[in-house]
Amino acid sequence: MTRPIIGISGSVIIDDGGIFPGYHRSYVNEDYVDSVVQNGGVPYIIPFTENDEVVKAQLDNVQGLILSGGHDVDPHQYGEEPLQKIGATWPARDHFDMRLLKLAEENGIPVLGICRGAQIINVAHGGTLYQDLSYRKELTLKHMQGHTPDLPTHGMKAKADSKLAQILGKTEFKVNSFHHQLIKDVAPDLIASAKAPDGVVEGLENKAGNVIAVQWHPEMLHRNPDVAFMNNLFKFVIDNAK
Ligand SMILES: [Mn+2]
Repeated sequence: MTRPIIGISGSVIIDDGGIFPGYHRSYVNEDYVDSVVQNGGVPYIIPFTENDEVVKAQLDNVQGLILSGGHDVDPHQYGEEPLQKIGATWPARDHFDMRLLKLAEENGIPVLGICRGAQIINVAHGGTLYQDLSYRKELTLKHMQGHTPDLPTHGMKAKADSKLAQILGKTEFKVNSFHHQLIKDVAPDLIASAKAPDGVVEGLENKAGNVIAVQWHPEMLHRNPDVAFMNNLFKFVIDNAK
C-alpha cells in the first residue's frame, strides 16, 4: 500500500540567539512528523506563506491535512477586541490556516485540527473562543499543565455517537492539556464531540465526519503505551486520505 502524503501546517520560529538572532525558520514540532510516520503516512510540512496562490498549490499536493498548534487566534476573527490576557497573535497565519482548511474542505480531504488547529476550525466556521480561561465564569480545570508533554492530566468524555468516539474506540479517557484559550461558542455547523469534566468543549467535528478537531495534543502522546489509541487520530487522516 502506498503511503499517502499528509500536510502539516507549518509555523515560523524566530531565533533568539545563535549566530543569526532574529532569523526566521519554517518548522513544525517533530512529534507531528513522527506521528504521521508511525501511523503509515508521509509527512510534509506545509511552510507558512502569505501567497494564496502558493497555498492552493501546496494543498493540492497533499491527501490529508493536519492543522498544528501555535499562536492565539486573532480575536477580531470572531468579533472581539484583544483582552488583557490574550497571548501572541499572528493574523497572517490565521489567514494561512483558514485558507488551508477551506481548500481541504473543498477538496474533500480529511482534516485533523490540533489545539490551535481546533480553535481555527471553530472560528473559521463561526464559533468563538475565550481569550483566556480566566474569563470563563464557571470553575475551570488546569488546562495549561506546564510539564511532561506525554502525561495525560485531565479527564475527557467523548459523545457516544460521535465520529471521535468511533475513531478512538472509547468515550472516557484522559488527555494532556497545553492551552490557555478555550472554545466558547461552538460553530453552528459543528458538533461538540468531547468535553472535559468542567464542561469545556475539547472535541469538534463536522457532520460529514471528515473534519476532526481536538484541543489536546495527541502527537505528544503517540509514544505513550497507556494512551496508544491516540494514534487512531492520525490513522483517521491517513486511512481516509485521498
Ligand atoms: Mn484541556
